[in-house]
Amino acid sequence: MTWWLLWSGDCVKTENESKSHSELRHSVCPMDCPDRCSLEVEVRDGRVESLRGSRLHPLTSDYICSKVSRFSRRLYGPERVLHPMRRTGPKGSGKLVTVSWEEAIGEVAGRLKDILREHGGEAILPFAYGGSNGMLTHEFVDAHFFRRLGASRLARTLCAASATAGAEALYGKMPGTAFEDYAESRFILLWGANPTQSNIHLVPYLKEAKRRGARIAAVDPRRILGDHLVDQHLQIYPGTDVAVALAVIHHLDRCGLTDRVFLRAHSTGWEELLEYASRFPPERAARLARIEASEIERLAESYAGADPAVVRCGWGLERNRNGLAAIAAVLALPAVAGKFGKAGGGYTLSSSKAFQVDDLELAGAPDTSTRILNMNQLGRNLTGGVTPAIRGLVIYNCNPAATVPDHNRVIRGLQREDLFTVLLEQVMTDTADYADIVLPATTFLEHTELNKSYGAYALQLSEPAVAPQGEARSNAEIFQLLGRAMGMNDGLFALTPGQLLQHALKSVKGPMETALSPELMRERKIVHFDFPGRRPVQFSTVFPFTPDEKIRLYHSSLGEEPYRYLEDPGDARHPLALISPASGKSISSTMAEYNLLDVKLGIHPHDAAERGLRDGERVRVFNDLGEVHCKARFDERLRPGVVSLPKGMWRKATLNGSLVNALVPDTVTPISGGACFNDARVQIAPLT
Ligand SMILES: Nc1nc2c(c(=O)[nH]1)N[C@H]1C(S)=C(S)[C@@H](COP(=O)(O)OP(=O)(O)OC[C@H]3O[C@@H](n4cnc5c(=O)[nH]c(N)nc54)[C@H](O)[C@@H]3O)O[C@H]1N2
Ligand SMILES: Nc1nc2c(c(=O)[nH]1)N[C@H]1C(S)=C(S)[C@@H](COP(=O)(O)OP(=O)(O)OC[C@H]3O[C@@H](n4cnc5c(=O)[nH]c(N)nc54)[C@H](O)[C@@H]3O)O[C@H]1N2
Ligand code: SF4
Ligand SMILES: [Mo]
Repeated sequence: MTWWLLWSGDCVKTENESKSHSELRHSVCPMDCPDRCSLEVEVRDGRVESLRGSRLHPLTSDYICSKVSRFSRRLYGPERVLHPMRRTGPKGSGKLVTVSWEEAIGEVAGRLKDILREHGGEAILPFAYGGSNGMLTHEFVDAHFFRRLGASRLARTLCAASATAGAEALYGKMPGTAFEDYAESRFILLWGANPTQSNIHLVPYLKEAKRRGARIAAVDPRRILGDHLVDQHLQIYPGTDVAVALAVIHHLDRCGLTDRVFLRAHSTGWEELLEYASRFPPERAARLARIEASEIERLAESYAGADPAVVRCGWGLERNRNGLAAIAAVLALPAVAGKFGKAGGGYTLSSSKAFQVDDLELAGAPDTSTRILNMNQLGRNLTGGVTPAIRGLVIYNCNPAATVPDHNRVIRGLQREDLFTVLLEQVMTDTADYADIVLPATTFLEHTELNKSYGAYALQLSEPAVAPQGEARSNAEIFQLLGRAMGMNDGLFALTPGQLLQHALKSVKGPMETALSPELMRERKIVHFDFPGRRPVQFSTVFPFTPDEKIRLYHSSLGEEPYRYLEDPGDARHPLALISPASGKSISSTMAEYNLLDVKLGIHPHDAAERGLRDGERVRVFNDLGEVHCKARFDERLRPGVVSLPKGMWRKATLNGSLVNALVPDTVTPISGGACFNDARVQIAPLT
């Protein structure tokens, strides 16, 4: 087999040569990545030898990212959890002994029953995000279990809270422009999205559009993609997107470049939006964003002048106090400029809601009387302030000790002696060090999974490529065991794996090309959406999922003042904005255990010079919440005043065993409750 680099070091393409004793099995990458690649897994003697892209999903083409091509390192790595384990040392020590499944399930069921009896269901908190899970391992048997317990509910806000709320307020669940159609665009606006790291299968379409003469602009504090692809970079200061987008709208309006015919016919609230945007002349927005007004005007004019023009809205712009308003303002652009109705126009954010999964049918009615706790404030919620106090924490599909804001407070909470923590995990994460019981979970190569996508319009089935390592079991099976041990013998707890798959398929209502059944999925592996012309074209074949199919440009679900800009209060002692975007080395903290080690702080040479720092020098990155020690790396792609650490790092990746979320406040966006990772403000000094 020959592997070679295709571009930028983060993607591998393979040439297929048959090997005598190995077999190729089909799989699907379930990672929290919009591309949702179809995979070929080479298995020899029951062990995974290699993973590569399969052409079954046309978008995958013949390449995948380098980290997933090395997934067998996770499957067979030293961090793998192979057996149920019980804690023996102090919390945080990671000292555990192996116990039997029977003992582990018995203990968890017993402790949860005690908590239910003494403190009530709300004293139990399920903690899961599930970005890297398909339909069979997340929000399914687990959700059914916690609903039956009457547990506290979790607001799943670590990511996409503002993106979802913003998109739904304006467009309901309208499907976004397909990546393939970007090749047709004449102007592509990448706003807070970094496809070279987090959406690599979009890149060939950007290149193709560029080859055909399209212009590409990026709004991002970093110069992403490189000047050969991007014609205009607006290196705005983090958190100022709403001001910049409103200024674009205002400039379009004052130049007579808004599409009033479209707005009148297909939207409500457009007059209020235009009126509000007039508060943000380009000069004001430019001052806030620390760029030139002429850059905003040029962006507005290039966008208005191109047809078709598309906005790839990412998630980088939602991770600050203005996240919800920013998403709404950016998504308003194609409406204001009249960019709908053609392939290669409109916008793309997440396509996940297009699958229209009926949650009630899937996991049963939620107990709407129980409280909802925001996952971004786990540390705060564990260390006081909520009544009843959380006594039982069941963590799965999430690594909160690495990925949740205000890390030091999260750790203080996880250290509470009166807290019973259960963790279902594949590997010994930073969170595992604090668990009372760790239950071994299977990976996507070891269990059956039904995969939706938030970027591609297909539903895909994957079946085990290899037998589970050790005694690992799937989440569905573990929650069935737990349910039965707690006396729940009906509903989803009584179904066989085949029946579970059938049940999950029934809940998918999205416009699929054929009726879904387990047999069909096993045979075909992939079922595409049934859009007229195969791919969605906004305002031609797909329309807003709002009652009157109109865009709601000034909707009450965004609050009384939907596009309000909240000032950055400033912090003289910690003057640098710290961003922590996706890196090509992991998917959040998954695979970071082998791929994201020895992290470096990205810093612009000007900011370094002001502090007398040399490239490669060891530094302290600190604020009042915490401190991270690592090496500095000069990065001229960053705008001065902004430094960067990668999202997803484990504690072992730094010199002092701390990580980026130790510097991130647990403040949340108004209304949507989203995480504000990029509101972290820090100071840097040499490590003496
Ligand atoms: N390789 C890889 N791929 C991933 C992931 C991963 O961890 N690694 N994570 C997956 C997940 S969970 C998600 S949600 C997506 C996220 O994918 P993206 O949408 O690409 O999100 P981010 O990487 O957070 O940020 C994107 C860009 O926003 C910029 N940015 C930061 N702050 C601001 C701001 O205030 N305004 C603007 N305009 N830009 C800003 C960052 O510099 C970055 O280049 O990627 C998915 N894909
Ligand atoms: N500083 C900073 N922090 C961030 C972000 C940022 O931009 N900056 N981005 C945020 C974003 S966008 C996201 S989406 C979150 C993601 O944060 P998390 O939800 O914590 O995602 P991961 O770090 O991938 O951890 C998922 C865990 O679930 C486990 N897992 C996967 N599949 C299964 C399964 O089937 N069963 C069980 N039991 N376990 C499984 C994996 O082994 C992994 O340890 O991180 C957020 N954290
Ligand atoms: S992480 Fe994304 S690019 Fe990599 S294999 Fe999975 S779906 Fe494909
Ligand atoms: Mo995410």
